[in-house]
Amino acid sequence: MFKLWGRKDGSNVIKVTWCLGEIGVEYERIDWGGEFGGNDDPEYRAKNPNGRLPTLEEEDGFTLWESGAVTRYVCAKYSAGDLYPDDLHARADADKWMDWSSINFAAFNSVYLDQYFRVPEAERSAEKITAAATATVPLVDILDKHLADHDYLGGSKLTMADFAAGSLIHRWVHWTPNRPSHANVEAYYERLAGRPAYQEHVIEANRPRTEKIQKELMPNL
Ligand SMILES: N[C@@H](CCC(=O)N[C@@H](CS)C(=O)NCC(=O)O)C(=O)O
Repeated sequence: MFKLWGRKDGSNVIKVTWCLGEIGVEYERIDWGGEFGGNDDPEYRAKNPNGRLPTLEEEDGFTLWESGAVTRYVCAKYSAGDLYPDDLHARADADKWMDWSSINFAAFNSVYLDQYFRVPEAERSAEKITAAATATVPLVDILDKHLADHDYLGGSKLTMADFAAGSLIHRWVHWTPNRPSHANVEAYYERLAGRPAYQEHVIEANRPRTEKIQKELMPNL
């Protein structure tokens, strides 16, 4: 059985755990990083020199870091022709959404994490949160336009294309104060929220932070 190193509430870990949950493969997840620590452990650094999460470790000693690479690898290994499209155009399209999500769309998540959970309370800035949200709206517009005539980012069914953006949509929907409405993105989120693997690995894994933001932090911004 392979191992996945990483606490279950890290956004880059969630991308992979949701994907593995959809695949239904058995593996061992090791709580690591964040409050569990361990990132500077030399044995861990030998697996992942960045000291970040997640890291995949297979029984033959193969290790892989970078959540996008891990997602592509497990989709290709366990779900070729399904989550990992055979058709080159469809696969390139899925790669496009994964890269765009990690490089562009994910920026709001870093600001929200800093502002809601890392800076001292006295330094929490509603302006910084609003600025990050405002900068993200044109990207959500792109998703919304695409989702007007596609149920999922890769077309009519869930594919690798969805794991990066889809896992972050939960935070966009629930962590953004005064969020503008995007009907097609909201319908996409509801579609994802109907999937058991998404409920477990995205919604439940985020629940403590989402509840803290909605009950304690957002009302005081
Ligand atoms: N580009 C990397 C980013 C990895 C990353 O920064 N992961 C975060 C968690 S989502 C991390 O390791 N943070 C330190 C920690 O949680 O201890 C990837 O996608 O795997």
